[in-house]
Amino acid sequence: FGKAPVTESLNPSLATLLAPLATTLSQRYGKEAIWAAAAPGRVNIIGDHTDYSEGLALPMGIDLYTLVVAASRDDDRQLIRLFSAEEGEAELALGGAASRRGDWTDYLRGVLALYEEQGAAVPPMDLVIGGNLPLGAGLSSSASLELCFATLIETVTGHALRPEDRALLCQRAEHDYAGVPCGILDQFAVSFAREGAAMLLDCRDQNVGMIELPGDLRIAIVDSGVRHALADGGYGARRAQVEAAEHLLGKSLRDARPEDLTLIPDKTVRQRAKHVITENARVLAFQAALSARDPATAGQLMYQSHDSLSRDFAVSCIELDTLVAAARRAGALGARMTGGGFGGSMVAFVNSSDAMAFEEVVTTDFRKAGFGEAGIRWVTAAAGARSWALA
Ligand code: GAF
Repeated sequence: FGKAPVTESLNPSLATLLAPLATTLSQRYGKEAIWAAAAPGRVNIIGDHTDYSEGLALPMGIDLYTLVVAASRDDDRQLIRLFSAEEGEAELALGGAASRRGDWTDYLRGVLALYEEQGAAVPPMDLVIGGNLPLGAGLSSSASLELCFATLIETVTGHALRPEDRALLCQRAEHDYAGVPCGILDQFAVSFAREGAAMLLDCRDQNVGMIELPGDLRIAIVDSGVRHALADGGYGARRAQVEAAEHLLGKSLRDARPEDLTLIPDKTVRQRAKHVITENARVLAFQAALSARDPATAGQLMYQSHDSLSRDFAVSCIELDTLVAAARRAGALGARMTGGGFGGSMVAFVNSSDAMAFEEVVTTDFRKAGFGEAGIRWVTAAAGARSWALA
């Protein structure tokens, strides 16, 4: 462990992404930036819809970021003003007055309220938020925004939390303010990510182990263009079915075995449980394949995971299935939908020498199927959320 990133990043550096935000802060609010924070997105390589039943996942941070620059305000108004080129302008009330709005600022309102509840003295500030992480593409843009703001608050106030407590605070903000009953995967991945490494996340004891990635491998993320909204109900419905299976078996699905499935009479609930039980096994097999330096086996497990998410867990869509079929045809070692599903992105492991052919086949097949342009991005494993004072 501890190797360099699998390939050189092809994406813009943090400095490149920060410069225009600092310019906007000075033009809009007449201030020089004093603090900055950055949080990566995450891609889950294998182990989806396992986190809310004490299961296993294997994510990594990606070099696509949410960023914020900040300056203190010098008037008496107890508020944070913020601007995002993508989402517009907003204000957050300080002093425990942050309440839900039903828009993107709820992620920030939740994080702010929970830090203030813990006694963090958040001062009036002006912020500019930006970055290059696509929103709603299954890459944890919401967890990235939460953790970015959380680390900013910590640097500004000195109220420092451990990475796991920071992640749990952000998960709570997502539950209570954004209304999404998510597990811990996204916030832990964004909080603990390390450059050049993936993580084995055990959602039972919340342990995070670092995993070395093969050196000659490239990781592609392909956006299906279908935008998911986890708060829409599909995610909560899957969670309820998993809980129904656990209730019936009288144990966590983490402890269940394939033979237990015969005890579940309802076909849909049985299929959902089958996905979770087999997915946990696939995560362990994937980890073993990587340690044995056998990326071919690891890749096959990714394809199996996709089939399970598509058939048994029913969270894929025709666009994602088309992308995975195209990746297979292009000879990718492995590919699968990643994250919550109902749209979003595919992740693929591709041999360096096959990268151009992969782009060609995936683009062509997706277009021929009538789905337009597939957005392909090559990513490397990036470090987790952090913040700092500017000179
Ligand atoms: C979403 C959720 F936010 C995560 O907690 C996880 O359940 C994931 O879907 C599926 O693995 O990203």
